[in-house]
Amino acid sequence: MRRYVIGYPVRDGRVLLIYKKRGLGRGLYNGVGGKVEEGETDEEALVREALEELSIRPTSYERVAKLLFTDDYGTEMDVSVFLIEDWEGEPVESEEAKPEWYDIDSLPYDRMWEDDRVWLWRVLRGERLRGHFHFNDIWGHHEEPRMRSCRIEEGAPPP
Ligand code: 8OG
Repeated sequence: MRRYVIGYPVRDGRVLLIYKKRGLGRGLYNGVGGKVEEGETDEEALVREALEELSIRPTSYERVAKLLFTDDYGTEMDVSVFLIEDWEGEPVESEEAKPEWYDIDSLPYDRMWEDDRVWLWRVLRGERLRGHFHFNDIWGHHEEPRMRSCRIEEGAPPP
């Protein structure tokens, strides 16, 4: 199963989202992140992706959720979600990502993946959880991606 990471820099009740200019989820707001490469830990991938996408180096972060995304075409994605509490550098726009700060109470859920409105506010408020979200077609090869079912369990995510 392919491993991915997503990281949300948080400070003073706000979260830094990126407007994704390319790749999976293009045109949507998300955290920084992407695929975990061969031989890399999740934490190494998180730091690398934050540097590539926003030119910031996370120095303090915590894994807050583990999500499984599946679809009707056999896609299986194992996604570790991190809150990034501290970092070095100032966020800079890249070819892939445009950074924007949002109040955690007013996130642009209508321009985010459909599952995010189910779990993101909960982890931003300090909950820890695992989730499984099933879509029709995550990559949008045949149809627009739509969430078909979701299940959430509270508690610390497994490694
Ligand atoms: O390498 P690339 O940036 O294209 O990887 C896709 C990123 O999108 C990766 O960080 C995982 C993330 N992602 C999904 N599905 C979902 C989703 O439903 N919600 C959120 N928040 N992120 C997702 O692939």
